Amino acid sequence: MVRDPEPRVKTSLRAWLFQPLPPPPAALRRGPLRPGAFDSRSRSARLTSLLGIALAVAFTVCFVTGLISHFIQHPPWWFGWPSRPVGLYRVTQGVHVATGLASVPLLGAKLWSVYPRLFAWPPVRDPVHAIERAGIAALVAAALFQLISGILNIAHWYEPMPFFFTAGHYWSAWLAIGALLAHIGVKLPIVRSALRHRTPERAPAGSISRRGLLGTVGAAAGIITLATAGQTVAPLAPIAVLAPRRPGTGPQHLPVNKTAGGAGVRDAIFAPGYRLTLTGPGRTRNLALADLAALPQHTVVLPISCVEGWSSTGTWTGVRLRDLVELAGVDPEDAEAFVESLETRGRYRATTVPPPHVRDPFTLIALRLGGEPLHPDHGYPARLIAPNRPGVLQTKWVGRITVRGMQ
Ligand SMILES: Nc1nc2c(c(=O)[nH]1)N[C@H]1C(S)=C(S)[C@@H](COP(=O)(O)O)O[C@H]1N2
Ligand SMILES: [Mo]
Repeated sequence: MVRDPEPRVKTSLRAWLFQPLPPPPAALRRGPLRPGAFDSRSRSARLTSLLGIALAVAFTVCFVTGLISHFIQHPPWWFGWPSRPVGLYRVTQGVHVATGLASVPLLGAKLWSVYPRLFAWPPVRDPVHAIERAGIAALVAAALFQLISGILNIAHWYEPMPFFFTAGHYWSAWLAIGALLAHIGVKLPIVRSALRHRTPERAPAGSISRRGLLGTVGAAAGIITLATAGQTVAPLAPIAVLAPRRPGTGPQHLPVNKTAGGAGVRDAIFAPGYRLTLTGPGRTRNLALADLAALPQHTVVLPISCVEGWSSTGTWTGVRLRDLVELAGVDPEDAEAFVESLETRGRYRATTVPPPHVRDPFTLIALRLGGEPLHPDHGYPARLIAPNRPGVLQTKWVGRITVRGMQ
């Protein structure tokens, strides 16, 4: 008789996964490991659950908006980003940075509410418990890495990050969201029962109550949001004391991320022989600044929306990119333009403008800002400005445009 070995394999795997592991010697139980080392009554499953829910929502919104920003900059074949509404990216990226910052006090309180478990005894009960603890370690590490690297980036403080910020922040985001989903899967029953059964408040005199703690954390998250939202919500700018950049500041009332001096383009942009080289299939034109100024001029009101979360609106005047595409002999309804800066190195010296943005009449090679010639730090003599696009793709000091039809 042949018997199916499956059920036995399954039960023995289960038995192995949940087999009790030998506890470590009791002599190790000292300091925070001793019984009763933590007895704050303010900690409870309910508090941890409420903080966990808030954090899960903030992290998910932050992850999705971050993914959008990443895909706009590195589009996979199936991803398309429209050129309208003009300020959509300003909103998604503002929300990305705001939810990340609001997560700081939430994560701090959440870690406080559970850190005594770091010293649980025995440290691991069985193999499944070991896996769960490893997952939590990965989640905490990835979450801290996301928040710290994000804050360092908006503060322009790159020295503590010996890796390329964008790649590190992107890949560890997947680790964080994966570990978060697994964590939610494991903890959901506990959260459910904690929310169903209201445990009576037992905070003794002198210690903070659960409601007081949640109120403080909520207020901290609110204050951080209010004190930074002004970097993109203009009416809140006066109270944006925590924001690294504020709308309306800088030359021509617009913040600058990289100066002409910093990019090493000062000589090239003021050279009398400056020409914008415009290349299409089988034809190249060299346009002097006077040639560009002689083409039909258009004025648009569009924001620079930096990935760092700040944004600021400007009134830009210049030549429509679609007119230049036509001049290069390509149908502007279905074309791509590769725009290069006079900046010779630097990660943001060139960008591809996809068909929806080439087509859009708001996309300009701008020559003026607020009616004046562009300030050198804003891209003199000519810069790209397109609707609904990350600031990092709004190339300054444009020297060359190469046009390609999509058919
Ligand atoms: N050539 C070049 N263009 C560039 C950059 C750069 O480093 N080099 N930085 C970009 C970034 S990150 C932003 S947010 C905008 C800022 O434009 P502004 O300095 O005029 O406000 O310029 C973009 N254009
Ligand atoms: Mo930027």
